Amino acid sequence: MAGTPSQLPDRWRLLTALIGGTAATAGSFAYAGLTPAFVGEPASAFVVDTTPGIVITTVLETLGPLAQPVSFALALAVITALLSATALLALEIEVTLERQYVAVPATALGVWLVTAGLTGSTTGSLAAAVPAAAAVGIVEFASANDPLSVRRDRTPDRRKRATLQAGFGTLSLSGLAYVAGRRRTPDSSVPYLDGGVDAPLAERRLLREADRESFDLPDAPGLVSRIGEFYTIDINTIDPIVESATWELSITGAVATERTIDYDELRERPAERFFSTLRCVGEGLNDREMDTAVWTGVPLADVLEEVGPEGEYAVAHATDGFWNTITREELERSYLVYGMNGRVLPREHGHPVRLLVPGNWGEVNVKWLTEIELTDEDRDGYWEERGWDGTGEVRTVAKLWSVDHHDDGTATVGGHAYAGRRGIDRVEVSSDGGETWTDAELGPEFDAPDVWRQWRHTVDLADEPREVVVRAVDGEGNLQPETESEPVPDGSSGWVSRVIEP
Ligand SMILES: Nc1nc2c(c(=O)[nH]1)N[C@H]1C(S)=C(S)[C@@H](COP(=O)(O)O)O[C@H]1N2
Ligand SMILES: [Mo]
Repeated sequence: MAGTPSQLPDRWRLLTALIGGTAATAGSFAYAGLTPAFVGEPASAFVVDTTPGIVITTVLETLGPLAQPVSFALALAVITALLSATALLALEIEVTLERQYVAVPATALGVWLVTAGLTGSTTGSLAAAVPAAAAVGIVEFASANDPLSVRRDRTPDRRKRATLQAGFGTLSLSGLAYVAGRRRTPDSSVPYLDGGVDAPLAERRLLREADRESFDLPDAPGLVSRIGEFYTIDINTIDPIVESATWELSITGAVATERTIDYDELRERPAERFFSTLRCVGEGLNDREMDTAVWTGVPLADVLEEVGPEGEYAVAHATDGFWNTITREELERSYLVYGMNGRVLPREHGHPVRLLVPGNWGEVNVKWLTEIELTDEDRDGYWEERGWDGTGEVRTVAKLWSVDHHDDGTATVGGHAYAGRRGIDRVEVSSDGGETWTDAELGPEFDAPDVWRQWRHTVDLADEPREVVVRAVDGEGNLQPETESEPVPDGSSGWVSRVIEP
């Protein structure tokens, strides 16, 4: 073994490979932040996807808010191990070939291949490959023979020093990489729910599930809409700024005992996370004022138990002067929501707490919630005073949002269908203006009471424009009504139809 100057003994090779793997992960994060180009992302997805639900539940119960950092650390360990193994392979190749420094380009190539294969980002993968190769190169170079020395082999001391230096160097660069990567992470203005670098584990699991199961429809959202793309509608030109530290909700009026609850108390209560779709009653038939998020919130039923509601109606009031009335039954199946897609509820969506009534029109989901007033009177809400009638259950709708032309003269049309808590059973498509109908392919039905489904269907255009019409059948077997109506006063209705040019 001592015969070849480039050979590092096993232990040092292993250490060198570990340093290289760490440098690769750090470099990738510095370049990409928490985006799909970061090599930790597919690893984290792998960890979340392959851990059985029962294990996740147990981990969540025992670790609580620590579950996310722990699972993320696990993902980083998995990916660093894989990249280190790649560097080790490069070092083994060097030994086999007995060629000094072969491990440097071999590490670069190997790490680049693995990273590009996992992330699909060829340039981003350089950010992993270069630091890994540099780290391996530094250890090798620094522990190589002193050219002025008469000793044939490297001294163990020299090796130790070189490895230590490279190790500490990589560690401190990892610190810098962390700072750089955090800055490159998009959306960092809206923090994650438990702080940290990613969504809490329970939310992340649902987000992953949605990601995995989504049809990729051009010009249409996936199963979960991104924050920033999720529609926002309210009466304000400038949204209220409400700090969570000063936020309070009072439950007043016809109750056994009035009660006030602050943000910290709310966060300490058992919460649920769930998919739910919002749709504005003022939305045009094929417009997009309909989106879905993973919401985190406390079931109101739990809180109501402590106040003993007596009134048959509840008026929800907000900081911006908006208000809305729902029935007690609706209130009892609502949530006090403080999280959206694993992040703190963004300002535009009602920070810090909004009401969420699954299945009803968007307007009842009062943002910047301040008070819930129980009463026996069915008082008009803000929009009801202005001629709308949009507080009840949503109407059924099937959107045609996406048209994807293929080279063979066909096109895949698709979109989202939504019927509130009734669910979507079927989506039917006609490519001859409504003469004949076929069932569209449907996306998965999630275990959630109020969430849209995606649909898609390929039509043969045969060089002619086609009138494509789409309609949904809800989970109770009701066909979406054909009669067209404007949004005012209680939501648009009718079948969406679009002429698709070849
Ligand atoms: N406080 C307050 N809450 C509100 C509104 C508002 O103007 N003020 N608009 C409502 C309407 S009409 C809709 S459709 C939904 C939209 O929620 P989003 O902006 O989070 O998508 O919020 C509802 N909640
Ligand atoms: Mo709305």
